[in-house]
Amino acid sequence: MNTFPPVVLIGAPTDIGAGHRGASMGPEALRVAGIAHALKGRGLDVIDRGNLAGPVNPWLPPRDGYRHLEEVVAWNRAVLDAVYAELEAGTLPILLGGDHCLAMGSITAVARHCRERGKKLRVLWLDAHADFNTNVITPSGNVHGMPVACLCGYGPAELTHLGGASPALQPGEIRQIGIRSVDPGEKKLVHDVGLDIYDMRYIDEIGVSRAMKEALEGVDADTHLHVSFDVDFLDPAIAPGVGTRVKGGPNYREAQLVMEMIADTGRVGSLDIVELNPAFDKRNQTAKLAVDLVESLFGKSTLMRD
Ligand code: B3U
Ligand code: MN
Ligand code: MN
Repeated sequence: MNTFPPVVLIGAPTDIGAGHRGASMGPEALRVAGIAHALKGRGLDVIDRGNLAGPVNPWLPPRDGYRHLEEVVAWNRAVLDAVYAELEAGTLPILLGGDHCLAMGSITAVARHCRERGKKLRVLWLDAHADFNTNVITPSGNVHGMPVACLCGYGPAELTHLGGASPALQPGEIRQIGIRSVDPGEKKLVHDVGLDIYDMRYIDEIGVSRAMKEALEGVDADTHLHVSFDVDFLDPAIAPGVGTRVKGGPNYREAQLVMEMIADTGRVGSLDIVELNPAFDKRNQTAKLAVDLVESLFGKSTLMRD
């Protein structure tokens, strides 16, 4: 039997931080792909809270190196409040994005919850990108390229102090997996900060299994595991439905193993599914794949294992 609390789906239909329109359709695509049904099939109680509301995307150029900063803040406040309320209530929130800027709200909520409960936090950031840009080094001004930096205290006060205290997160609490696109200024910053990055070269060299063992080291009964799943983590050959495709990502088997090894810890306490962009997808295949992988994340496996 599963040991999970009730799972709550929270839609955040916005592409406010992205460089392409369309991630705003992500929540509905995941619902159409059967996310609630699949999780119920795992024996979980599933509650779909519907969608959060926020400002429309005005689709303006960046100002001071940020695109839509005010609207990004508004969406993240809504996400923070919703995710925090679920954690307080003892449920397991799944944020259906939406672009990856929304992880600032969800992870700020998770971090606050963990501090209050004296729990350890481990964030697994599955992504092609490091998302550690600032307004000075960003090539685009798109805030979905900045959430990890903001969570670690590098960014505008409105975002670094979303939950009051800053930084929300220590770099040592994060492990990034699948990374293969880092901008020049970002490369220096993640190096200086000492971010723990399992890039594709490292995974090629030692394999998914060893990389995941290392990334999960230290996760114990006291740890809240937050998974921030940017769908562009996956190889675009299997997951075309994203705004920024970067070749050379994990294939189907590798992605399954990543999810299965996370599931084996039994410590998943919250999840983001972000950057799914149905405007780039074919017959909702990327949403279906995301649902398939989320089933594995919640313990679906071929055989019983001890
Ligand atoms: N690093 C680039 C591109 C990017 C980051 N995250 C996504 N794309 N999805 C940037 O614009 O910051
Ligand atoms: Mn991302
Ligand atoms: Mn990405």
